[in-house]
This record gives sequence, structure tokens and C-alpha cells, in this order.
Amino acid sequence: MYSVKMRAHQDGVHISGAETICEAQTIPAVLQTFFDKGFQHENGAVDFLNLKIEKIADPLYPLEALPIIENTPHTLEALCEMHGITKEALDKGMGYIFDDTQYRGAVIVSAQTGKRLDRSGTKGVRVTHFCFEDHAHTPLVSTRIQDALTIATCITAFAQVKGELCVSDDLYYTTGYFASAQCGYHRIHHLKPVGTRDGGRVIFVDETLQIDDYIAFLQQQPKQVIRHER
Ligand code: PML
Repeated sequence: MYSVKMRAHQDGVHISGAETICEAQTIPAVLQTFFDKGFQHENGAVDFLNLKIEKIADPLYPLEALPIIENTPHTLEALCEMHGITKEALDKGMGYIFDDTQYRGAVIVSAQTGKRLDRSGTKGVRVTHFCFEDHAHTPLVSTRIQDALTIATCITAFAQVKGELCVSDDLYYTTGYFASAQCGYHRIHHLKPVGTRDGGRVIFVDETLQIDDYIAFLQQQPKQVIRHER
């Protein structure tokens, strides 16, 4: 199996990215899809596009995709409260999403205090080496939701993770989600105003989390997220 990744920039600013793990014979089709995605993006014209292929030696770690809750009856604040994430932690998490830094990955914070726990600076912790397999009869409506569900499933796989909040940094996409292993992937609309590149991912965790093991799992372990009909 091979890991295939794409990232596209304009003037050093991230425009779009994509990744999967596939068999050798599928690589050309994947490269074409990723190339098209990178070059035709609403965030802007691309002046740098990187395509990377790496052989994967370790077996894929299987994960059951979180269920998607389309019309959540809960507000973000209520979801956080239900998951033991304090208002202080949510406010600090929101601060990272709406600050001037465009983190490439997620910021990990204490669910109790909101204190940042990872040491990845402005880079953030990127979830990498994953793929998605769909065994459900009803397909997902977009590859954006597929990618977001895959990442959320990887992020929430450790018991000490209380929840993840994601706001898209795409200019015209204002839907985000709150995800947890306990309650699934809750889509939340209008999380930000249209026309801004604000956005990001915040992972709220219990401070007992072994952060180095968790980051190694997110970044190095090859992961396969499998979706079944519910
Ligand atoms: C992104 O691709 O920019 C993140 C998407 C988050 C929300 C996806 C959804 O609509 O459920």
C-alpha cells in the first residue's frame, strides 16, 4: 500500500490538501483527483503544488467511522458541557480558531482549563496516514465530509479525548462540527462569517492523556476508517 498526499499553496499560504492510502494500481487516478482538487480551489490560485507518494510498511489500524448527526438539537456550548469541556476551555479553543495564525494542524488543549498541551507551535498537530472505506448503502454527500469524518474518527479514537471542534478555513464554507467517540459527528452550521480564512481544529483532552503516544498515533500510525450502514 502507498500513502498519497497533496498540498497546495499560494505565496506560502495553505490553499488545500488531500491524502489517502491506496494500492499501487490506483495511484494514477488518485494523483489526478488530488491535482484537480489543488488547482481548482475557491481559496485562490495555486503557485505551489506538492504530490507525495510513500510506501506504507505497517498494517492499517481499523477504526469504525463515527455516526453523522445532521441536524443536531444541541448548541456547541451544550455539546461541550455534555462532554465535560468547560466554558473556559471552549473560549480558549475558539481563540485559537479565530486568531491570526493559520495552523496547519490541530491544537490540543486541556478540556478543564483550555491550556495548550501540544508543543507544535503555529504548525499544529496534523493527522496523517489515513484512508477511508465506505461499506454503507447511502453515500456521503461530499469528499469534504468524508475527509472531515475520517479525521474526526482518528482524533477521537483515544479514551482521554473528550471532543474535537472543527471550523473550516475555506473562504465560503461556514459549516463545521463537534465530534466525540461518545456522541458522534455533529454537523454545526454558520460557525463563522462568510469570506474569511479563519478556522482550525481544537482537540479537548483530559490531562491524563499520554500526549506523545497520541501524537504518534495521529501522525505515524497508518489508519483505515471504515463506514458501515447504521
Ligand atoms: C474542511 O474541509 O474545511 C473542514 C470541513 C468541516 C465540516 C465538514 C462538514 O460539512 O461536515
